[in-house]
Amino acid sequence: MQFIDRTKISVKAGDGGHGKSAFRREKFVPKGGPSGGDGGRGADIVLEVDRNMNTLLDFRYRRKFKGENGENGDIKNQYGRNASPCIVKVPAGTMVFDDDTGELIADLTEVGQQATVAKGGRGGRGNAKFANSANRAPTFAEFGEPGESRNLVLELKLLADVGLVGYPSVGKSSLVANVSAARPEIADYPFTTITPVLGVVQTDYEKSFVMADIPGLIEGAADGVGLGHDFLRHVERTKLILHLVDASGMEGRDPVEDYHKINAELRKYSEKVARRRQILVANKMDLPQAQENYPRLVKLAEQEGIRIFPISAVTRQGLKELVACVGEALEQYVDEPEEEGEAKVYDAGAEDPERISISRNDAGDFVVAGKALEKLVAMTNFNNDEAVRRFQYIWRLKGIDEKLRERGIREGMTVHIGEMEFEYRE
Ligand SMILES: Nc1nc2c(ncn2[C@@H]2O[C@H](COP(=O)(O)OP(=O)(O)OP(=O)(O)O)[C@@H](O)[C@H]2O)c(=O)[nH]1
Ligand SMILES: [Mg+2]
Repeated sequence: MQFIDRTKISVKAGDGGHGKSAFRREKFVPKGGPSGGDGGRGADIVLEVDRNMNTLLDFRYRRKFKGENGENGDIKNQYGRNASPCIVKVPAGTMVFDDDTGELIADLTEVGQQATVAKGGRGGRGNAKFANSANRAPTFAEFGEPGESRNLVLELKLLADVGLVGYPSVGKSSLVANVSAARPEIADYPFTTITPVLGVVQTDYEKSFVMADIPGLIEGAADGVGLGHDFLRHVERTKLILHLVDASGMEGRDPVEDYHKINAELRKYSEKVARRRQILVANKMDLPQAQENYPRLVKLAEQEGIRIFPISAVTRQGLKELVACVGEALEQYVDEPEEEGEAKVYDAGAEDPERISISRNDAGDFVVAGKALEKLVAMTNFNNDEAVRRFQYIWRLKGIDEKLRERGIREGMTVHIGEMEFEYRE
């Protein structure tokens, strides 16, 4: 059984702040040097595993995340402030894919683990940074680098927080159907449920948990009788067990006896399952026999030192209280120490930033692509002659003219780089 929750989000990291072009004007310093400061870094978008999240439901309300921009540089060599990263909380077990390429970007397994999914732009350099022996007073500064944008797919294999155990026909599926969007089959014959069904239960706007409805257990289940055995391992990984009994004792069974028998099976199956905290749920309280049996069940709960909730999955009586209590119990839950899974981090975008590729689009225009070059274009202020000259210098250094000529470019043809387009001149 696997239940996969899937959602799409889009992220945009913050742009770098612009560099400043300025000159010192101080008393007694007649002709000050360049003193424009650099812009600050834009905010990265960072996914972080949060202990209190266990589903992707929150992303229904918020699908777009944008990082803050870096501050612009200022006069007197003042640097712009870097923006703090934008932290997006995700549950443990979230796999992150690039929606456009399908590539796995991160596999987040441990609480606190982080993955940077979009890099904030570098701050543009102020004119002070461009001073050299050949040009002591450069008038241009760089724009900030744009932050990365990405469309992501988040995927979560759901593990149940809460397992429902009990005899067949006690109303496990009816409960799941009434507290979640899951629609398990419900019928008045035993073993209606033959494979587990997971339901996401929302406790309030922020929190939710996953409830597993498993096939009913019977005596001998731990030894493989009935259907329950294969599914007890799902219970093994839950944090809390809701032990359902049919308080009405229909079909000649006694709910108190049932409770002990099921626990004996759990103990036989594994100590770990037997140690799981339980809440006793007395179902079918709408029936008169259930009212009669209830005081004995309360006594049982007292003896066992566990909580009891009277409910009716049919009339929905007591369901709200039960869900609230389960939500609280899960918040207090402390993990048993377990062998740690290995946290895997994938390095996205291992492509060489310096690589340049040239292609033709449908209109016959030349398209020059390459991370470093596109960045340079975005950060250059083309209204400043000096900045343009610097751009041309780097352009020549990279030998792009030659590459374009090899591909047959002629005077007056259009060249695209990132967002920019220009006319080619020898
Ligand atoms: N009167 C009454 N009937 C209920 C209540 N809850 C469930 N039932 C009935 O009990 C029968 C069994 O319910 P299910 O929810 O299928 O029980 P289950 O525990 O999932 O059963 P298995 O899947 O066979 O293990 C159905 O006929 C339900 O309508 C309740 O609160 N009151
Ligand atoms: Mg069922």
